[in-house]
Amino acid sequence: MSGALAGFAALAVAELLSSAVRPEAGPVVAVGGAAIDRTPASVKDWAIREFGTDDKLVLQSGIIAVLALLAVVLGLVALRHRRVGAAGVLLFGVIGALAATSRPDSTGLVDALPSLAGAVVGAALLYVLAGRLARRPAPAEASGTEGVLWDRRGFLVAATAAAAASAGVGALGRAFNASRGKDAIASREGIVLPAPASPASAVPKGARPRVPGISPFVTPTGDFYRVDTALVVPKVNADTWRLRIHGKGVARERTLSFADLLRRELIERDITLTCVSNEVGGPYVGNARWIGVRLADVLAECGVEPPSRGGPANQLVARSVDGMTIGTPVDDVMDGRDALLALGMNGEPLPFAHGFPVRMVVPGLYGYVSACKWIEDIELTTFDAYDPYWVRRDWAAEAPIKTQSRIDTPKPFARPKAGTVMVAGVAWAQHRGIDKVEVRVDDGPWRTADLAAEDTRDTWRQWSFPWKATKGGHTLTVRATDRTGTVQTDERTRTIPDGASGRHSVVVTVD
Ligand SMILES: Nc1nc2c(c(=O)[nH]1)N[C@H]1C(S)=C(S)[C@@H](COP(=O)(O)O)O[C@H]1N2
Ligand SMILES: [Mo]
Repeated sequence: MSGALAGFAALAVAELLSSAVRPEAGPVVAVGGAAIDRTPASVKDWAIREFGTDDKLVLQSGIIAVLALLAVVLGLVALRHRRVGAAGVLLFGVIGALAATSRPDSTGLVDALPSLAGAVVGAALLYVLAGRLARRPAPAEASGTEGVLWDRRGFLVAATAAAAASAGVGALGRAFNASRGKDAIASREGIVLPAPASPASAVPKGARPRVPGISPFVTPTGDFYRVDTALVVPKVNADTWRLRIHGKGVARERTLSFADLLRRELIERDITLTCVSNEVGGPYVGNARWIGVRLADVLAECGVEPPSRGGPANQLVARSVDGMTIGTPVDDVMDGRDALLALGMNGEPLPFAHGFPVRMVVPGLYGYVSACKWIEDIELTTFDAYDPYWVRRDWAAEAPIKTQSRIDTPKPFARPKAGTVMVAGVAWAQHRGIDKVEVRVDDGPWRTADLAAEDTRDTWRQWSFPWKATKGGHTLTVRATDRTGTVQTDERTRTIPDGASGRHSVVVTVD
């Protein structure tokens, strides 16, 4: 109990101090972030598969559970060796402090403060509580027997006081941390996105067939998948935000403010984003209407030439406020596609979780090589000179999105009635476009599905297939053909290093 209380007190004090320093400097977030950075790609993939968007909650709960266990162990140690138990708590503080100061977004030694101060308080508390538990020879006349006397009352008073104080301090820290970023929230609420000079073309009516169970053509922002390494969503104030553009072949370095971007010509485009960690049939793909400025124009104003026109830099490295680095081929960004510095998503300023105030979006490339959220720096360099975050973790340096298709309905193991069953879903091959989708029942022939109208070649396409379902178990499989004529391969690969390939199938039982 004394160990658990010491751990609780340490975390509470750390929480309060992290609200004064930065929420990211708290020990659980710092250790969690360090763990994410060191997690092998296969484990990260497993975590995303098993826990989905809850992976961060699972990680933090796991860290707290391990800490609680170790705190209890230290409490037991302290029963016999008070100093050793207290020193153990200090050691955890040092680990937390090292994690916090070594994070890429660390602002310096102050980041060590929450962990260290928390550990000092925790260690002192453990020392005091263990002292209350020390055995003292009992005066024989008082107890009537020989034996030991525990300072039970002293322990309970100290323990209760410590628990109450920790709860108060922790709650205060939580409240302060929750209210942080008020300026950022206010800056977001103050933004009125002007009408785009180049609006997106209206989504053709035929692009959204009315099939129950199919993914909506535009993914509602609240349902849009989220994949990032940030345990605390960065809250950036748009009024003080700046984007610096510099590096190889940048004749005119520039630093842009949010207002600078708003004054530029805004374009609005429908673009389907996909995560390289998306398994065949998986959920990490979404389509949104983005508003932003053309990244190629901004680069051209800085004097950047793509390598295909003799420029010296072939890699654009975007850095975020939380230390993420994402590398994109300069040729892709400047080849005429709608590569954006996006300010808006589905008619609103970007949500914080999706990169407010500004993120990149590049049609045709997986998010980890193109879609830097909370961007604050763009450096022109070469693929030889620099490996960004994911490339250092064995993912491919270049990763165009693979042609894929997904069955949204029927769901796996559904039990539809015999007769006509609508099989439907989405298919994507961003920036190439989808030309054909085919469905196969069991080992039968491939049959062409009804393809909904195309919005643009940067968006997914919906498809449906009226299946004359007969009783019994059946396997439905889908494959897409993109505009280069390439048929989606049947060859299954893992998501690492450059995205999963293979075909999605669903097993159903027709009643
Ligand atoms: N700063 C930052 N940007 C990031 C990431 C990240 O971890 N940190 N993840 C990338 C990945 S892997 C993907 S798939 C997209 C996902 O964008 P979304 O969360 O808005 O869907 O963001 C990209 N941008
Ligand atoms: Mo991703």
